[in-house]
Amino acid sequence: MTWASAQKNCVSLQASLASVHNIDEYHEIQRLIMATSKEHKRTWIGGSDAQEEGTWLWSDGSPFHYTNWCAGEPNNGASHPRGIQHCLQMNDKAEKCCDDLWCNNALPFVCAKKICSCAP
Ligand SMILES: [Ca+2]
Repeated sequence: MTWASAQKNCVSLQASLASVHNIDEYHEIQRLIMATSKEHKRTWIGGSDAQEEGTWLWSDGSPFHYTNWCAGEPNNGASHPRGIQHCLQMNDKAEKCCDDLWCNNALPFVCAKKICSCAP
C-alpha cells in the first residue's frame, strides 16, 4: 500500500506503522519480515517528514531518535522529477538500511501496537 493507506490500515487495527528505537527492534522487525515473506523485502515503517521537511516523526507519536539511514540518505530523491521523498522504508540496498522514499509507492508494511500489561 501507499504509506498513508498502510498507516490507516494499521490504525483500523488499533495499531500504527511500526516505530524503531534501537538496533534490536530493527532486527526484530527484519526477522518478522523474513518469517513472513522469506526475504528482506523493502517495507514501510512509521517514519515520515511530510509534516515538516527534515523533521522526522514516528506515526505512533514516539520520539524519533534512533536512525539507520543508508549512506547518502535521506536524499529526498536527489532532485528526481517525482519530487521530494517523505516516507521511511527499511531493508533498502545491500545493507538493508533505511531510505526516504515517495510516500505513494506501494510497499508491504509492518504495524505495531502496545500490549498493555497494566491492571484494569
Ligand atoms: Ca531516498
